[in-house]
Amino acid sequence: MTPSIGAVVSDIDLCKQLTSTQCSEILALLVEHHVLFFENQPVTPHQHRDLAANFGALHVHPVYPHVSDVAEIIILDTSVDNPPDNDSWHTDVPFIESPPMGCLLSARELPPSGGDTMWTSCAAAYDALDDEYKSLIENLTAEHDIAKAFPESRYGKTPEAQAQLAAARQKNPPMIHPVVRTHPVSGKRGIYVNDNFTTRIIELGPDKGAEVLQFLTSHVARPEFRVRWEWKQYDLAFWDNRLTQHFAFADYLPHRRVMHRATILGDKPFR
Ligand SMILES: O=C(O)CCC(=O)C(=O)O
Ligand SMILES: [Fe+2]
Repeated sequence: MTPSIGAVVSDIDLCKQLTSTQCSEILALLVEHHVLFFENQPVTPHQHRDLAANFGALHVHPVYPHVSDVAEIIILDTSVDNPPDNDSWHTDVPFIESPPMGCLLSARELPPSGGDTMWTSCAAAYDALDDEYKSLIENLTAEHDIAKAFPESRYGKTPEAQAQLAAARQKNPPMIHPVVRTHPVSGKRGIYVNDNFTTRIIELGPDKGAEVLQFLTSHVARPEFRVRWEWKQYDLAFWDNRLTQHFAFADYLPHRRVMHRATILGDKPFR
């Protein structure tokens, strides 16, 4: 779709069990293009889970609600009663030791217009840095905190929600990862700090750390590194969560938008 990111994959039925050749082809395309779009794939939650499971073990989210009998499928059901809050750049679940390698997002119910999603290539963003900046951030590490993205004001409104959030925080203490990570398959390097979850850079003082974080998080969002997708019902996006970030437009209220997500675990980020 652009020189940096995005491809549309056609002539495949994701409701059927994939062959191992198809899985390897999809993975190769994912590594090359960072985010893949498959149109008209009306997967059921069980099919969605089984599809994602071809690519690795699945994560069960500690806060988001899930489909009633499929714990691995998150429901993102946003409306006036539950306003969208993914309109900031982030990678998913960086607060665990081995964050997701990818996510599969299915559009279930869409507003009449709006509700697009953007992805950005953190590899293209890294490549565009000058050598001096690359060496400045080379050996830095940063902290990622679930509490920053899931604040109590939003996710702890009832006593039950508060207890669930407290348990999620306790089970997921702040996690430290390299600021620049290397993709385990392509060997490409990319920026691995984001607006939603990253709280501080460990090796820098608060002022310099905040300045570097601010620079990197706005740099990854530059228009030339991104692609934007206008959803149709049953479109399915598969992104490589290791070297991308995404941003979901929150421009469709008072309409409702429902998405389902499967989250595939990956490996521990390394320099
Ligand atoms: O709703 C979307 O388009 C994306 C939401 C999001 O951030 C996610 O599914 O991880
Ligand atoms: Fe996300």
